[in-house]
Amino acid sequence: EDGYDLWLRYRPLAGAERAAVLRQARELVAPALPSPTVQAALAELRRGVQGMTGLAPADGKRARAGAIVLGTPASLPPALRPTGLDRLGNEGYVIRRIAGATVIAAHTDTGLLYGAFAWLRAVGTGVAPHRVDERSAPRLQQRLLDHWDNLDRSVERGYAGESIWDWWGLPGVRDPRYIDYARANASLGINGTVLNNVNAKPEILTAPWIAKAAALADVLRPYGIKVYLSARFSTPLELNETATADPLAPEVAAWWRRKADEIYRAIPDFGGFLVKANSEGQPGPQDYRRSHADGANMLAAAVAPHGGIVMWRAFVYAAENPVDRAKQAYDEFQPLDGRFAPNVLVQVKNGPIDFQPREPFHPLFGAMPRTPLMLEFQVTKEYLGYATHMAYLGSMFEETLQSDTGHAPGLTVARVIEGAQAGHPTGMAGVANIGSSRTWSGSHFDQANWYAYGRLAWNPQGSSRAIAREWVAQTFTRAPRALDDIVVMMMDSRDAVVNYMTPLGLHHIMGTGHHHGPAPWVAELARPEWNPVYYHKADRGGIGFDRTASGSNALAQYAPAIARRYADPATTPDTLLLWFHHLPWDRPMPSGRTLWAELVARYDLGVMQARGLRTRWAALAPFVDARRHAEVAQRLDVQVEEAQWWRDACIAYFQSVSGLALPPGSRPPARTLEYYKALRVPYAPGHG
Ligand code: BDP
Repeated sequence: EDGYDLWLRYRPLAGAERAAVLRQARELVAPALPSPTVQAALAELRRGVQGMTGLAPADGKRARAGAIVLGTPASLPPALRPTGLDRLGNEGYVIRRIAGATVIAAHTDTGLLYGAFAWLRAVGTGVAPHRVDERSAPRLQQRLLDHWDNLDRSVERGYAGESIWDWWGLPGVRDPRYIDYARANASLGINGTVLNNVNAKPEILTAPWIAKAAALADVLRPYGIKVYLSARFSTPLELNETATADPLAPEVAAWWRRKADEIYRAIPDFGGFLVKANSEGQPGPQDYRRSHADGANMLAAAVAPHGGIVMWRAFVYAAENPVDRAKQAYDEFQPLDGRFAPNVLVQVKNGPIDFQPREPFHPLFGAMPRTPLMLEFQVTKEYLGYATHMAYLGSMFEETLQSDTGHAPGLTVARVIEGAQAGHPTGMAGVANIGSSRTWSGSHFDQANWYAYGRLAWNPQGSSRAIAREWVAQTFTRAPRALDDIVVMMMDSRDAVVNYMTPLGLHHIMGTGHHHGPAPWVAELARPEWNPVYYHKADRGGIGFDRTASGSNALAQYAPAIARRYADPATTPDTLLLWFHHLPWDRPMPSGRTLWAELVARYDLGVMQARGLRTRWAALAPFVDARRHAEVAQRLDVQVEEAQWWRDACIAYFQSVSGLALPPGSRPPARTLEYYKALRVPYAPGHG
């Protein structure tokens, strides 16, 4: 067990369970002349049944008791057409038992593939095979992974080894791993992948690279996965093929049209472009005094004839906006509502800063009713302890998705991205945590974040706890007590990280550049918003970022109901207190402690929670195979150490600022502040 099989392990069942699968999966019946997609579904069912029972199902011709029958309305005899096929869309599926057979039905072959995976998931989580009965359709159209993979195979913010794309070998060498990647994604319903980093190079759009991308598209296509590319806005200029990159210059628009035509000749179902423009030094339309809409619409026109889309990122902040970085995306994008072409989706990060352990939801959600907004989560844990710390992100994703935007009754972030406001194209993007490590994600538990992301992209209303249960059952164990314990660990883990890194709404106090470890003292970087002191604003009087009317007034970007609630510290959830308020150290908290004592208590709690994870895991040794148990245990040891480091360094620093004595009973930091300040991270992965 080295983790390579992910949640698709299909380990042998015994006794009655094995017999039950055998009874229901004696043979597989598929439409005549199965497409590559149906073949992939059959292969997966065969693999699963063989793994679980030791016996491969036979190829059946006729639907009868004990058969699994795959079919579309066209291929299924009327008696086998299940109810519930209407309004299923072209990716949904139905699984029903009809006359003793298990019928997996869908309108398309991709739906059948998803149905096959759903049957395997149900059985893998302990549903009796004759009881599997499901109807499901994705609530979002684009369910994408964004790879921040560079052409030299390094991965920006990647903690799982180098890129799985062997660019050098492509297009001729097609690593079989691409197929396993496709299977894993298809099992979740992920239907698109952006192959390269948002910090894109012009080369990716040249002929040799298009050929490489086309080879990957060929491998992924049977699994329902489309390929997309990140495009650098100045590509034609940098390739010396135009004299400008001004989106309104006819030669530029013409270049992109020709480029799109060229790509679609090689990849007929190419998904489209992802663009990071005028952000962190990337070129963009503003370089020519054009708007984001001008830039996005020009590219959108190039791909529109082919059915492609443009995902235009709203992650922008500039040195010229020194007051509050959290405000810039809204300021730039909200006024453009209604000005984007119909095939543009504006891609918005979950929070207004940058993938912090905890952020409030981004104020653009709900505020651009005439623009399709796509939600971007970071699955790779740039700010949450890399792949070393355990932090199950399902609960964080759910927290954002279930946030009420306040713009209309029941209009949560999930409802916004589902297109509730205007029925436009819909989607979610997850910055992938996948690399060529044997575990794919750099650690066993980080696989759960890929899994949870995919399941929530299929159904943003899903429960992160239920998803964790599913994942544990397929990945580790179905033994009830052990399963429960692991789920409890997962559900606590992200809170632990928040507590020992950035409790009470603190944010962006990590080490410069690599973002690993504490550095709340950093104050000397060139741009104000690069410095942790800009975010916590701790001084002798208090701590926190005042984003109310007396401060940056970022709160005004939220719907009035939310803005009102968060304007008053007394009605602001304590989880976001210092995100929105600058408060005196001696402010009494609901716990009866002062703010200062509460901050220390949260850091202590985080360390305790990290220790708790380690203790619980140790007790699970009898239920988990030795290798994976040991590999997780090592990481938990590191996590406990680093939680203590975070706690001690932050308390030492904040104490130096507040000048206050430690609350009675709390342990002084192990070392001096100078010691923590002098620590250097010698080399950190993912940071070029
Ligand atoms: C930040 C990362 C940086 C990315 C940027 C982005 O630190 O590496 O390029 O986001 O999303 O979180 O564009």
